[in-house]
Amino acid sequence: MPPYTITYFPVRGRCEATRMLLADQGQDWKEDVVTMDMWMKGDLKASCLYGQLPKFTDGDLTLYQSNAILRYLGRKYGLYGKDDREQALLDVANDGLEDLRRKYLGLIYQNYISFADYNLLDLLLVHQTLAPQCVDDFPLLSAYVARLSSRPKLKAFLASPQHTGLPINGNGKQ
Ligand code: GTS
Repeated sequence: MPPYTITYFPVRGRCEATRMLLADQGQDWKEDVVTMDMWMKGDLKASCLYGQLPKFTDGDLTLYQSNAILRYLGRKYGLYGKDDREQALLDVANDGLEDLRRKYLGLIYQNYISFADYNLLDLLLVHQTLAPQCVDDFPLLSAYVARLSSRPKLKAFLASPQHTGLPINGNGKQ
């Protein structure tokens, strides 16, 4: 039996760096996979510190927080610098990565829109006006146009005379 167990959802998510570290250091581990159905029952969540996964065990030691798990394994396998100074610099780098991960998670899971999206949508709609099939062969772009254009307030604006009543350029094309 490997000494380590990773308890997590069936995704790479916040555990893949731990898995990569263990694999690269020649270690085995057990995966305790938690489906959403299991999680929604609530008892595992209630048992977790902070009510979240991942949970990591090394024998009788139980850890939560993905970066604490990485730091623990970093210390254990000599991957945490050679002195306080290097350790501090590694902490700076890892905290920066956490900031980046949070931004990435916001992009994936939240309703993310930026001013550049309006600019891109405008250009794509102009292209579709001039050549209606031009994005049909690009499923991601087509889905992007459909998704943004269906935002309720934007949809109402795009259907309004304020938008449809104006030519796209000085050549009169509408
Ligand atoms: N700071 C924690 C860490 O780094 O471990 C965050 C853990 C976290 O956000 N866990 C999420 C969770 O348990 C899953 S994931 O975002 O890592 O995929 N969500 C379920 C819940 O009920 O909060």
